[in-house]
Amino acid sequence: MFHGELLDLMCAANSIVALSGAGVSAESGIPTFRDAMTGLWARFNPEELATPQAFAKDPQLVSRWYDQRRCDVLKCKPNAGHIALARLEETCRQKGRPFTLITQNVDRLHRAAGLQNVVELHGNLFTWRCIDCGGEADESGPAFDDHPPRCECGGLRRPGVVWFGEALPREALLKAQRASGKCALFMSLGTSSVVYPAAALVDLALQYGANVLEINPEQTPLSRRAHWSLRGKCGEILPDLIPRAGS
Ligand code: BV8
Ligand code: ZN
Repeated sequence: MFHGELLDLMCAANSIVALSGAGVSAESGIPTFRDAMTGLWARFNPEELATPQAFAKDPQLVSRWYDQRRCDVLKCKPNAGHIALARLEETCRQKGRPFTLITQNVDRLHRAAGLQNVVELHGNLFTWRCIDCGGEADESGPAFDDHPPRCECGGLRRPGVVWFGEALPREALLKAQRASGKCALFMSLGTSSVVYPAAALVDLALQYGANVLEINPEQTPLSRRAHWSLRGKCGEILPDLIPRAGS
């Protein structure tokens, strides 16, 4: 059961922001960023591999890792949590209330679930960009033959994700900050709340006086600051919570 106050607040919220992390995709079968790396990747730390330095040092290894993740994600489907968020977006649109889904995830499952307005803070696994001419192309086919794939200009192509130490896309970050700084409800969904600047968005919401809801099976640094911190899985809680809150 949910607290009546939370349901009333969700129902009345005149603007909602949801920040999603890898936990939202966990029930689609995608390991979270900090899940133990398995198989041939077990000996690597993702935070070391997800850097420009790693790509510069061993472009083939890093390209293989991202291509493997891209191909794995292509086999995955949005789960009930993604679908519930798409329903929330639709209901907010019908009521004329702003809803902004900001994601740290690079799997594009929110789009696959039908969400129209997704702010991708960390890029995605499907857009690959030439490091020489900047040419970009979406890749939704089978695994690459060459690692890294080559551009027509002969340059190496890299995954269109934001690596540690790289700036987030300016437009996306500004849009996320603007929405977070004027929302009535900020939902932190399936994120460990340790990666910045994404983890600082909730501070803008709190400064504005927003109510904060967190959904995560585990405690995070945000838990004690949230008005509600529900211990559980997004794929289970969201499909139950969102319809009860009038969506
Ligand atoms: C930046 C794309 C500055 C790649 C990712 C030193 C130098 C430079 C920067 C820094 C530094 N020290 C700190 C920083 C900042 C750094 C940072 O925050 N580091 C952390 C680790 C301390 N940030 C950066 O480097 C950012 N850039 O600061 O640039 C700058 C400015 C101007 C000019 C130049 C430079 C860039 C950050 C983006 C990095 N890229 N991803 C890739 O995917 O390979 S971040 C990566 O972590 C993923 O995108 C992931 O989404 C993100 C956050 O992790 P989570 O989503 O929270 O996933 P996680 O596994 O951690 O947690 C999952 C959670 O789900 C858990 O809590 C679990 O309990 C929960 N869960 C599990 N199952 C479920 C569930 N919840 C609900 N339901 C379930 N079923
Ligand atoms: Zn090129």
